[in-house]
Amino acid sequence: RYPHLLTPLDLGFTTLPNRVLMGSMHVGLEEAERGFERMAAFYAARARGGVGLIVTGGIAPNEEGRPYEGGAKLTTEAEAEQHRTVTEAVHREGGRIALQLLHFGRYAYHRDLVAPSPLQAPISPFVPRELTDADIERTIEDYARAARLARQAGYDGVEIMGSEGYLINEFIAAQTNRRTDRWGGSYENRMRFPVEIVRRVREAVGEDFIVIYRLSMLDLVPGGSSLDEVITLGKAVEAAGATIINTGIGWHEARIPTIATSVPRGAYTWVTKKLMGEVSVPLVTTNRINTPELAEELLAGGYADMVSVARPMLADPDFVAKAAAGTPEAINTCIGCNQACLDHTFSGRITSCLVNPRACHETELVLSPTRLKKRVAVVGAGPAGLACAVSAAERGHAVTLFDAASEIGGQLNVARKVPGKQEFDETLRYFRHQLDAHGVDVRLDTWVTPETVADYDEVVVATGVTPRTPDIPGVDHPRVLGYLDVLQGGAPVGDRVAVLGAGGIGFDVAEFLTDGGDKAHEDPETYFRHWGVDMSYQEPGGLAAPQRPAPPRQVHLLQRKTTKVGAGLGKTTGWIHRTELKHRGVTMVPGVRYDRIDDAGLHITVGEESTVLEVDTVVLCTGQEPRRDLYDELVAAGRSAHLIGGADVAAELDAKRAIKQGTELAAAL
Ligand code: FMN
Repeated sequence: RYPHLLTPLDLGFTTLPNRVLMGSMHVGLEEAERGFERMAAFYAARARGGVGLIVTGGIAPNEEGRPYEGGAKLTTEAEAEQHRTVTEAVHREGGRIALQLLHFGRYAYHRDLVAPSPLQAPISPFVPRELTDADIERTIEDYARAARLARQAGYDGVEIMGSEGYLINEFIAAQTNRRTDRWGGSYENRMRFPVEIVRRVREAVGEDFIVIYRLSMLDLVPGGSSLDEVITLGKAVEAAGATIINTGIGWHEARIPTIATSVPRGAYTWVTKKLMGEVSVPLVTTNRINTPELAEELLAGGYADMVSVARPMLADPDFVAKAAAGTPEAINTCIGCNQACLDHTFSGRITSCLVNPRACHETELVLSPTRLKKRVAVVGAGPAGLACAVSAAERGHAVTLFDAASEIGGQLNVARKVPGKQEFDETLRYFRHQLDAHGVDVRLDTWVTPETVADYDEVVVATGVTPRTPDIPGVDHPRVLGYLDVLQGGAPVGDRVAVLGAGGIGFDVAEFLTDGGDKAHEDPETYFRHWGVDMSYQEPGGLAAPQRPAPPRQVHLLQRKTTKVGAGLGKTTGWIHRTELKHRGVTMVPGVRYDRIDDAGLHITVGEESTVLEVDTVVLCTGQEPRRDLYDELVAAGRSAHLIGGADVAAELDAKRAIKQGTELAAAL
């Protein structure tokens, strides 16, 4: 079914079993207590799942290159020794693993940060120290030493991270490299640093060791590389000894989304295709490739020789094995949300996965076969109930899943209505498959009372939430709608709208109501026009003027809290939503008191100032209440029950928390 994907790749001295590379992800275990043991379990599971080649998260080649103080580095034999746990575990499963060398350069979050020139990054609070010629020589040696140590630790290769705006990129781009010595000025001088690194790494490790170079093929920043320069560097890196060239897209400081869920699947693969034929080493393409179908299509279409899948490997360690078995419908698909992976990384927490809470927690959250088969009733087929039901059934319990609605999914059915959030459809498909595969008895259109579940050993209440109606005079005025009326009910909405509450749902509703209908999230060409990326790659960095459709209506997004609107959104995606709404002319106002709603519109007070927003429609996104009727009835009848998901904590709709809690409960039943 996937002939290209499953074709081995001969590298001369070794052969990879297929065309899937697990993209590098720094997951936080690198610095955690018992981290190596946990990483061993994490990577071994992916090796067992058949991935062709694993690349670890970035590890610094020296002290200054670390992401922050205490960040992982590979500089001594003692450090190399610790990695043996990881390499041995992967090799026991028949896998291959390369270590990524990543020097943070001016993006480092400590005071000893360095760069080719002393220019502060727009996303950093610190000014870097300019490297001297001797420092540069030493840094290159540090890369070579780290590569030698990686080989000693049992790795099959290294990946030299040359993209996303880190040190190597900072040398390459004239924007960040103002040097006048042999490391700056002409392009030949600016690319000397990466080329020397590859050359000396190759010298250090010998011929029979994989050296991947992650080449920044599209910088997405003003003053970034041109396509000609990218091709020139690709050729030079190959000549210097790289075995494989991987693709890097966008610097961290770029203001164009590169991996969020709203990025169409495989949107950036055209970039890698531009290098096909220019070099003779295998090329890897990347970003938002989350199904084996798409991967196969890309390989068959000559976009690359291999595909990188990073987050999809968090979502499902068996991505390749399931493809090879001809059961892609069994894959837990990455939805590109970043909520438990990149958001965690950037806030110092250990990575996991919204749809697979076991990711990076393989030794902590274990679903072992049960010794005592119980009859388990799960009430509510939203994310918490679904996760609990399928995991309990997987363990061998006899599970019945009830829902009053005629379809599974709960609030996921609401989320998937928001443009750019259609990936939730895959989560529902996956859960449907799991319910079936593990023989869960699903009873829809069923209103559960304590009698319904009288005969079960365990009752899990996952009855979700109902929207909260705030106490505002006039809240029952006909111009007031709830978010469900808008997202699910298709209620007519006027030209001027006030959205009350600027949490995740408020933002979703504001985006839904101002969507200009260009369907940018569905089609790469439209997407790049929308965000301002030039697919003909005429300008350095690949930027163009954005072209967005006009919004169909005027929206005010209001919140009571005095903090910045959108402050509670995801760390790595909040800016995307704020940028989008700004472009659509949405006014975002914090510190609002809602005085009343009447025929004139919405009366508000901000600070000392009272005004009337003359709006036709007011949409309430003012939180939700837990639905605990069944739970209260069970408790009143002296029954014990477990409460999970929104029915437990309703504060903000949170599928990540719901799925994790459901899975953890199932592990303990
Ligand atoms: N890329 C690197 O080159 N080095 C890293 O250390 C690294 N850490 C990452 C950590 C997390 C949690 C995530 C989600 C991504 C990271 N990336 C890193 C980027 C990925 O390699 C990849 O380019 C990106 O996730 C897009 O691919 P995907 O859609 O297959 O996930």
